Amino acid sequence: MPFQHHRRGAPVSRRAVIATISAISLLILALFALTQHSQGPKVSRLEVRSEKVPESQANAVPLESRAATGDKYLIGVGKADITGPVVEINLAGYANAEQVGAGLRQRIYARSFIIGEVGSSNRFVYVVLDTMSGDTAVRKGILEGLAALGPAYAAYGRSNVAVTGTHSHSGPGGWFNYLLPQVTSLGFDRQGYQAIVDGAVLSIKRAHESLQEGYLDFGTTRVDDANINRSLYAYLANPESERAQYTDDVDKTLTLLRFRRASDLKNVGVLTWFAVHPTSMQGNNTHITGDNKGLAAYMFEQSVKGASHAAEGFVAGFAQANMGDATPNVLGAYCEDGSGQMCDFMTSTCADGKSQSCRGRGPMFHKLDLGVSSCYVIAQRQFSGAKALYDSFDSQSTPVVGPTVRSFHFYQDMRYYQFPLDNGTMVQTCPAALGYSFAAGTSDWPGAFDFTQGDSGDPNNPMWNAVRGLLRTPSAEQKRCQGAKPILLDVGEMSVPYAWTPNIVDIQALRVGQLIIIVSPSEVTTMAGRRWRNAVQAAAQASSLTGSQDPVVIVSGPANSYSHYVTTPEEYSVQRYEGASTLFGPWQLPAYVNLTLRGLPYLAPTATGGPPAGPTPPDNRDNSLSFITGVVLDAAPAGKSFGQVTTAPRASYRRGEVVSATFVGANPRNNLRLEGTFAAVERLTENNTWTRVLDDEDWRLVYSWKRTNWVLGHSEVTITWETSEEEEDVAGTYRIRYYGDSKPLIGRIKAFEGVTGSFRLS
Ligand SMILES: *[C@@H]1O[C@H](CO)[C@@H](O)[C@H](O)[C@H]1NC(C)=O
Ligand SMILES: *[C@@H]1O[C@H](CO)[C@@H](O)[C@H](O)[C@H]1NC(C)=O
Ligand SMILES: *[C@@H]1O[C@H](CO)[C@@H](O)[C@H](O)[C@H]1NC(C)=O
Ligand SMILES: *[C@@H]1O[C@H](CO)[C@@H](O)[C@H](O)[C@H]1NC(C)=O
Ligand SMILES: CC(=O)N[C@H]1CO[C@H](CO)[C@@H](O)[C@@H]1O
Repeated sequence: MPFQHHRRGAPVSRRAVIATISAISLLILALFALTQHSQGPKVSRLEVRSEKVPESQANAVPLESRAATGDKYLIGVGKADITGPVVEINLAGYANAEQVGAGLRQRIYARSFIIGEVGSSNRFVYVVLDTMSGDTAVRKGILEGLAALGPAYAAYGRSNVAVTGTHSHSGPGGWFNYLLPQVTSLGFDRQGYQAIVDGAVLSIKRAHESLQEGYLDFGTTRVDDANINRSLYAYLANPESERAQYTDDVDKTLTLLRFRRASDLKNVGVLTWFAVHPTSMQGNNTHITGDNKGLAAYMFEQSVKGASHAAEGFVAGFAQANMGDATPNVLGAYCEDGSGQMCDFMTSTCADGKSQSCRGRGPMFHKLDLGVSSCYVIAQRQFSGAKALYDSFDSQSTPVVGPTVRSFHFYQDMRYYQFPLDNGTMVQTCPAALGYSFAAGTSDWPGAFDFTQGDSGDPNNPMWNAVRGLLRTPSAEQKRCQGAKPILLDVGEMSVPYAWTPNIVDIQALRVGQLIIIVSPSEVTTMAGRRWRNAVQAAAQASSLTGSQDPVVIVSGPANSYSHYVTTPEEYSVQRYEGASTLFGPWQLPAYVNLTLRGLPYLAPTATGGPPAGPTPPDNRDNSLSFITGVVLDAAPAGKSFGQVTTAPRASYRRGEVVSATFVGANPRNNLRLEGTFAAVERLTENNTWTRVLDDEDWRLVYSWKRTNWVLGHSEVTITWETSEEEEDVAGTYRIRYYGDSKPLIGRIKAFEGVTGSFRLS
């Protein structure tokens, strides 16, 4: 097994479960495919629609000039660091057990946006985490943290706090409430969990403390080249008449909501939605980043620093929309087997019949994940679209009008929820289950076993059969309920040693003025998102929910309780990765729509209170398994001291070169240095003092940590600075500083610093 030696013999959090431990170890080998994604279909087989039908999405906004501002709201924004352990923890997203953290490229953040009615306590909080998803444990922790802040925070609770993830695939894992996504991280990691919860609470606190009267306006733009459909074969299963209503097979629309304070009309932040998987950093990346969304947010925040239109503390949230089948690997998926062929359109396999060598290509696929990489380019494309839109707002945007701010939330048990389809036929959802194609992963990073997309249920890897034998055999009722899905993992019927995935999901929506935000627990495919938005839009219109304004509906997630995917029933019937990961059966999307509509009346101006809370989901924080060991010891090699420079930078560099320095290091898990930094670049200024110019937030400064002796506890830290030929890095004299913390075998963790000699950049 490819796991790190230092993880051996970890403390298991209480209870026997011994029998299950061996089963779980085997599953660790097997289960990965977790959050992977997609498959890039072949261009050549694309049936490109030529109709120039406008993308008649529910959120399309007329772009006529509006000089008038809308209504006044209470607005607040806040940002805080949520960077958990950057080494020795599996990264969340690809469920690739071998993808273990070895450093940090960019810190990750919680960005919170509060919108409230003036003169009432009606508010909501939209939290954007640079994480794989929202989560039941994380959300619970955040709500507890807010309650602990005292009565001033009584306005925030279960109903009006939306905890969304950008779906980044390059943050630390280990914070999930349910067993399945814990598998590759070897269980629950309290340290990383707490970093996310504390940072999220701090960001909400900062947003709350900045609450003031202001305006909201919004607009949309097309971002053409940042996403394509990775599961076009499934998309094409949707009715032709429906597809004909859209020009694209993924949503190309970026929506931007601007927050502008009334006092001086400066902007305090923006919140954007655009559908693209943050899978630009690949499944073999070992450095923490916020992937393309986190980087786009950073680019936006940097771009308005010091600008007259932007307030200090400006926060840019790049949130996620219906990206279930939207990949950033825009050049398509190719077989990296020397053939130069694209992967099979239907199954995303290559000549050997397996998915292993099928890889989606980002715009800079030929380059490693250095500074200007595929991730950088996809971030830049989102940022540029958003920035151009933002810049156009003073002459044209749509004001948010109508003073109403509302939200609703309830828990829904998806096991056999019965409801009528539009034509009156009664259908039901099912206990959670994952199909065979789940194990295949996607062309963004294939699964470890060679199941193929669209698998009929016949495994072609005997290992899976062995593993499957350890699992519960689905009940006859479950098999019937799941329809076209051949069940690989009957997770919803398994609760030993504790629940594997949610059966109880969060149903939530938020509303301000004419804007309605659906907060989905699952990753939503393109067409599923369109249907969900359209249904809510039509119902809101029919009930005059937003008065004289047309309702504008946004679908966002994955939030609150990570519940894998939701596809349309037609896409489900094809059973590619996304359909196989649609937990609750063929009718999950119509059920989500039905449940959202149930809550809709609570968004009316006259509504007080909310729907019944529903069944409480399990809280596994205290009974989760964990095989993650803590740091045992750090020591400096004989004759050396912590922070000592072992490889100094050269005396001079040209811009565009990579500066590098190595230090005697210690394990960064000793102190996460939240709101601080492990690495810094300092510049010698005119008055002969050193000023910090770059830190862990900066994309091009990279911190790497390596154990060099396990027994003696030696390690080294390398800090590299990918300098830029462009204007950003000015010529001058610089040095690199390293901040560390060491843990003796006995006694307290101690902070130390190391600094290089100076070098010239020209
Ligand atoms: C990661 O995998 C890609 C192939 O998808 C390869 O080109 C790249 O070199 C690998 N990166 C590292 C750091 O191994
Ligand atoms: C949703 O399903 C319930 C039954 O579970 C039904 O009573 C209700 O009418 C449905 N709502 C809509 C809008 O179809
Ligand atoms: C209602 O629609 C579903 C899904 O399209 C279909 O399976 C069912 O046969 C329809 N029922 C009727 C009575 O038309
Ligand atoms: C030195 O100069 C830098 C900028 O060039 C400035 O930020 C700093 O405040 C100055 N320090 C002193 C002591 O004047
Ligand atoms: C509209 C769009 O982006 N279509 C893309 C769907 O995906 C294929 C490849 O998977 C691209 O070739 C299309 O351009």
